[in-house]
Amino acid sequence: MEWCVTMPKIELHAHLNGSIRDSTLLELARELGEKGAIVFSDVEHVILKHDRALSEVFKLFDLIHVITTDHETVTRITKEVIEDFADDNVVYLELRTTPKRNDSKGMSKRSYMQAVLEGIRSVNSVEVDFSHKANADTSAHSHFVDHLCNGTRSKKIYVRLLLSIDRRETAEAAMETVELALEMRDRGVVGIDLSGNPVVGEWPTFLPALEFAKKQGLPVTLHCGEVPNPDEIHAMLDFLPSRIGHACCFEDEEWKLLKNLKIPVEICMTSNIRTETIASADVHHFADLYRSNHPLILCTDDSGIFSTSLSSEYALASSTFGLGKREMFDLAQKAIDFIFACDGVKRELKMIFATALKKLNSQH
Ligand code: 6MZ
Repeated sequence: MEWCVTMPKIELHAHLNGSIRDSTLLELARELGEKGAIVFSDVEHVILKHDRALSEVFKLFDLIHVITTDHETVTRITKEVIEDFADDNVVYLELRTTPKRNDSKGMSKRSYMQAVLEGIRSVNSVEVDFSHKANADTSAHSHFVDHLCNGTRSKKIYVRLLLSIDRRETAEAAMETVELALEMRDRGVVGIDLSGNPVVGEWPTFLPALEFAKKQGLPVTLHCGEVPNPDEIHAMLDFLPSRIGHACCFEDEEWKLLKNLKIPVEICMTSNIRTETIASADVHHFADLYRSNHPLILCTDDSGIFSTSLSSEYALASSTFGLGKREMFDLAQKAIDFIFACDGVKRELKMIFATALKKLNSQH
């Protein structure tokens, strides 16, 4: 585990409101309780419970959204979540969040995202790169920090954003999110995600907005096959998304299709096990995809809700499937190929991993 922490890592599937620290959530809930907006004793045990079925997770998100959806809190949680990932030696983070409208707080989807940007700007424990300057001096290798060291030197994290469409949204709301994402491309937004309760909403509702995103060159990732729904899985694969998340409930035919299409899969082992979408780690589809050399990325999904970290996900995969340090490092490094940020960032990440590898080799 210690080694997994020291290794540089890339996080491509993390939901902002699922990655909040328990301590922050409890503090905010207590404050709302004092104001009489919620009954704290009713929600405390809900926040602290860690094993919950998938349907219960979405009830918890409704509660979290009541607690967090105002500008100041969105800024705070964004800052903390980035600092936590940086602490875990994540060097590139694609953070996804659903832009929310909340009339009672004077919040629009745009102002929600401004609060997120404010959170990114207010990070101070680590240097943040959140929108790449073309032709930036990539020879400035010196400030790329040594990512296999124990933290005395300053750190840098690349942060990019994906805007999520919630499956409860209408076709119009989905389109509004895509338009906002396009407007924010020069402010770190690199793609679109479709997420939310998988038993809610219909694929055709989101398709026009997702097609539009694709046409505009905005990469799309889809939560796909989190519950059994072969028709939807087929339709999603036909759409040719740039990546998919989960892929838990695929049948033979869908695996075949996915492997032929070589669509990278964001794997969230702890999330899948905690929500009982997958019975246990040893039967997780990571093993089959890894053995078939299918593109995959280990991710946290909701590190706050499932009490995990990216290092823990690597440690879990390593201990369950007997993968050594070199295999773990290669897996982490391969994720570079699947990020949505530009080639300049990919080149810089390759340098970071090359430096880390040299250090690793010199230690053995
Ligand atoms: C599907 C999920 C999810 O966007 O408010 N979300 N959607 N499956 C999952 N697996 C457990 N985990 C999180 O973050 C919270 C939102 O992310 C989606 C849900 O829509 C949830 O409301 P944001 O920052």
